[in-house]
Amino acid sequence: MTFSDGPLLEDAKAARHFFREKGYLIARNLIPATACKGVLSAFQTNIKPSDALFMRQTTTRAEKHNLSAHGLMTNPMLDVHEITEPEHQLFRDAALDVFTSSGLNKALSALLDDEPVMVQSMYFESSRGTDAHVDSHFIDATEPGRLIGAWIAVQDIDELGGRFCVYPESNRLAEDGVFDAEVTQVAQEYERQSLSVIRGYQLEKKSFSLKEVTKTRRLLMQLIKQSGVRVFAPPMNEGDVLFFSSQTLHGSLKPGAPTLEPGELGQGQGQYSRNSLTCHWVPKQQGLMRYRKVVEPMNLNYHNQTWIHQPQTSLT
Ligand SMILES: O=C(O)CCC(=O)C(=O)O
Ligand SMILES: [Fe+2]
Repeated sequence: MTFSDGPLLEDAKAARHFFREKGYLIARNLIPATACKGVLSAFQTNIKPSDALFMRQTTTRAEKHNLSAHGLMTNPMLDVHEITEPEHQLFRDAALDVFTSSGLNKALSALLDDEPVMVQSMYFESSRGTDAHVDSHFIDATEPGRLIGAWIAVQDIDELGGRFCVYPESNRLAEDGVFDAEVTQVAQEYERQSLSVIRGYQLEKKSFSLKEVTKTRRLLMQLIKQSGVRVFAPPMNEGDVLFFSSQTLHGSLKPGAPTLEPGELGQGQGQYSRNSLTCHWVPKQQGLMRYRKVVEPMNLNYHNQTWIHQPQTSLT
């Protein structure tokens, strides 16, 4: 099966239609090279040498860098736009240059059909292979499915570097009448199960139950098999952006393994850099949900002509 990038964003109607049907769209060369290089060099000079604690994507806790045998950071950073320490502003501002770049803003306005508001960001220096998941179970607009993720390559990504991947059309798995009724049923069951595990951990502070996590994973594997959705791990070069819906199943391949499913073991972890930013956006008319619950009021800041939601701090 071959997949395409989708229509150009200049044709906003066609782009929105493709995005709604397929659950993703790729815009090549959207972020200026200077902005990408700015982030790369600020990461190397301003963040990498630091032994400070930074918020991490996998644990949602502040931790020091974990470095691979090849010296690459293996614990991705969370919400880099919210870094407050003055000594790390160089990197935060370089990341903000990317997040607030006019091409990205225009693209998101076209896809959301509203003004975009950034609600989350991440930075990866390398990939460990992210298990396939649906962002909507973690974060979404008040109308589920309206949040859009943007995955941004700030360097040319090696084929073996643990490419980001999506499952085209998986955004509609739980929608009645699109797939076979049995598939829709499994999709809805997977959603209930996944949400209950995530809510238990994040909201009710329960410890992870291996049994429940295994059940979630089994349902996901069954869903992928029964629906026939396939992995698409496109080549991504500096400045390319992959937009994906909060309902789209996505993850990243294990480094060293260009053909395996996300989460399967490859070789070469920590060997290839995969410098990339991701950011998540909701339409301005919407509020924000975490774990499908409204847990925090919107706090909008207007920075460089871009709306950014910041729970605690404000940008100056
Ligand atoms: O880049 C990755 O490996 C995962 C990113 C992701 O899941 C996201 O941005 O929602
Ligand atoms: Fe994700």
